[in-house]
Amino acid sequence: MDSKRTNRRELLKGGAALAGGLAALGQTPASAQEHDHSTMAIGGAPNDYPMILGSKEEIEYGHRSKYVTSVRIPHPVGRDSPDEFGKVMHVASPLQDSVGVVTPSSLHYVATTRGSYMPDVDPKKHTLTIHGSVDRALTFTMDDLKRLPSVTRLQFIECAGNRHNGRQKNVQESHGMTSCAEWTGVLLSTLLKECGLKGTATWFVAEGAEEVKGASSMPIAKAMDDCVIAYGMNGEAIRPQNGFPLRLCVPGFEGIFNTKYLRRIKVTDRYYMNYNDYGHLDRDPTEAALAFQIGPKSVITKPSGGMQLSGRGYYEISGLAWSGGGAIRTVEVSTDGGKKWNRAEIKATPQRMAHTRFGYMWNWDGNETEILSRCTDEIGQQQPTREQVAKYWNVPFDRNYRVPGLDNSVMPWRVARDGSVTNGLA
Ligand SMILES: Nc1nc2c(c(=O)[nH]1)N[C@H]1C(S)=C(S)[C@@H](COP(=O)(O)O)O[C@H]1N2
Ligand SMILES: [Mo]
Repeated sequence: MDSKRTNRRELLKGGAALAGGLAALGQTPASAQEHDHSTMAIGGAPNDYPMILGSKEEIEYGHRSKYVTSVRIPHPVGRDSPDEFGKVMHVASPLQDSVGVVTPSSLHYVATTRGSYMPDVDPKKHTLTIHGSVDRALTFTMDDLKRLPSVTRLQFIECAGNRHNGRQKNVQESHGMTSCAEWTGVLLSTLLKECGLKGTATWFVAEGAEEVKGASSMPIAKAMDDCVIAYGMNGEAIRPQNGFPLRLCVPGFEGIFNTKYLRRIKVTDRYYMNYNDYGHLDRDPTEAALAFQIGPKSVITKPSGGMQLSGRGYYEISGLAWSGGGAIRTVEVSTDGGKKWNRAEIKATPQRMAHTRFGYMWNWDGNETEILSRCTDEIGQQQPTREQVAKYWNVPFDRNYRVPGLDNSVMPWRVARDGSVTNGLA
């Protein structure tokens, strides 16, 4: 018997822990015998790590590692949060720690409209009614909806209040009111075909279940195109904060249209003024109060404000790009304050109206500089500069300007000689 074989035997014989350990991974000790002993040692050698799987909690609904501490923060979108009643109405997602494109449900940003709260909706009692300019009004229970053909799509949502200025310290404060999740549900067009649209049907109003209903008017063409009545989010039921048990997903439209706790859709022959329009009518009261489609936008999430580079050398600049106009086509990164733009690598096939992860390998020479990103979407729209956005909203150009709508301008991060990264608008 050669010494190698002996070693292996002894390892197996003496290693009850090893055999049990492999069995727990779905490997039998017999198949383990196929491996040579250098592989076996991984399972065989006892280590110092305490075992964390075993508690009822961890078995039933797992938690992340205690070493991972990334959290959401209260966010003042246009008004104080917490407000005068101590309620936090807006919560920003920690984009600085994001990887890939899916926001975990527990870190998805949350926005509630003024005076709104998070209703505790019983899915067994919840229904969705579609009425108005239709041949027959229909009411669907959750079970009804789940019998219909489903779709699953990645989609970003962004609050119109997601605006950046020189006062914000990091990307969570400047851009954290957007997130991207995988939503599952039924196409709204499937339901509307069941109801039958009347010839006069040109708009629809979607309404939530709270006292303040969060109703918005949208063009019927959008309903028939790609709106989803969603009950699933990232592989499980939608979280209460994001609209449990049912929400309307309106790809690429401003966040406010994505009606949570959806209970009623009225098909109409005109734009209906609603509570959501209140406060958005600062200019021409005859025009549609809210801007529908979100423009192309991108931001570098790493390195970003508050981070520290450890010295000159290679870093992957990583960030997110998205557009209400469709899929992202290209992202460019500048590492010299916008003089030269370099094509970034897109990390996975860009999806329509979904966050797209980009990366660019950068060799930092240790000098002070500014890093920026800009994107172009599939219909050729390019992310604007800050000057262009100021002109669009007709406000004087200022690094701290306040525009009345969405700000999709390019965001600069400043890198100092000591490696510290700060807001380039400050
Ligand atoms: N019913 C209802 N729907 C709502 C809201 C609300 O307060 N109530 N907030 C809207 C706003 S302002 C935004 S930006 C998005 C936020 O979705 P989220 O909280 O899932 O991120 O939901 C929209 N839908
Ligand atoms: Mo919002």
